[in-house]
Amino acid sequence: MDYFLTEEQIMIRDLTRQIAEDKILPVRAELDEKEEFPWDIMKTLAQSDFFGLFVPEEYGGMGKGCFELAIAVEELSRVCLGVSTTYAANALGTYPILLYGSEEQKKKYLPDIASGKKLVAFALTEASAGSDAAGVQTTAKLEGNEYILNGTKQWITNGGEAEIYTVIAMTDKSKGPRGASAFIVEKGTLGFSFGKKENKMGIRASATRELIFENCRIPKENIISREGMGFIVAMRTLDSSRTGVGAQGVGVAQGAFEAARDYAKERHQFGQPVISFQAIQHILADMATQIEAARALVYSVARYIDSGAKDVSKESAMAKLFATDVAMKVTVDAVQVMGGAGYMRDYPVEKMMRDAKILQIYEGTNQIQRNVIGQALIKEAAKKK
Ligand code: COS
Repeated sequence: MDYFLTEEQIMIRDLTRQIAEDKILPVRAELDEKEEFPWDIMKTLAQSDFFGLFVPEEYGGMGKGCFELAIAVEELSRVCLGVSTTYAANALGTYPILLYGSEEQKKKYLPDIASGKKLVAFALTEASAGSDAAGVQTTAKLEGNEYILNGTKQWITNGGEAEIYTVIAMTDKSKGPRGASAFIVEKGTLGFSFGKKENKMGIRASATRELIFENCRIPKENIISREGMGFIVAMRTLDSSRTGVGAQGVGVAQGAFEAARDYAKERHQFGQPVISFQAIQHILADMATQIEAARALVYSVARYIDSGAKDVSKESAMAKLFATDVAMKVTVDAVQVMGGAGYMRDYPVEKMMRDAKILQIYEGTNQIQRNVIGQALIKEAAKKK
């Protein structure tokens, strides 16, 4: 399918593909096995300016949008979802500053983010706040010129590796979602430490840790927007980044499809390649059709967001929901097409299947995406009355 990419977008796609195939493919199994954080690959991506892709030019970036980010994320995910998660989570952590940061905050943090000098992490989730994003227990109390943070964040991607953290904490618990605020916390701040690195089913190249705040004092100026805006900052951030998760789904599904298709050409049974059997062709046909539908939706929504559309909650939830359900189905089917070989660690698809599962869980489970879509449908219906 021709998505009429510009020359620049084709260049972004081709360069990411080349980096993925030259630098990531040879080490992806080892990164997975050893749970190793891909610093070398992050440096290569930084050298090629990929961290600045979606950062405005005035802050040292390339000034591109969600669409270009989706293209890059898709290509990385085609080869390794663990590496692409590290890269995509950096964008997730940056969006609060990009969307709601003050001019001073943008000037202070975005150039180092764009150059890849400093990695970012987004910290919302806690033991009692996952799907219930307003259930955050971490508190931020203003005392003089400082906020004092107390609480523990859980399952934070890039935790421990990132230098900059965008953190949601309650400034007034009695106000529910309207009592949440967003903050920038730098690694090395007194009272800010990390828990153990999680041992995960998939995306094992990415680092996931607890963030622990114990009377952690940060300057008052580190609040993003103003008190009470934290829930909106978090929701708008997720609205912008969920197409990236959709792009991850498209990429990992494409990688699994290619591996299964190529294997089916080589594998002989009953005296012929298994791809000549209709049973296999039908599975591959469904895989290819679902991937193309997912890609078309993700690209359309990314372009819609870049057009400056105001409320994109429904569309970005749809892109994330559809593309990541496709990713799970396609990676399971890829293992099935490859049979015993698919189940072995000598081939990449068992890793892709393990990796794909997280896409239906993080940045809002796919049940939450359906809730978001459902709420939007109700609002639309009310407006039409
Ligand atoms: N953009 C702007 N405002 C939004 C918004 C959005 N996308 N979503 C909600 N809001 C506003 C609502 O309009 C409401 O405002 P008012 O108080 O003025 O009415 C307020 O925020 C609270 O919204 P709501 O009542 O819908 O909040 P809920 O606690 O019911 O939460 C969901 C709704 C489920 C959508 C939210 O909790 C969610 O997205 N959860 C998943 C979070 C997630 O992705 N977690 C994964 C960890 S982060 S990687």
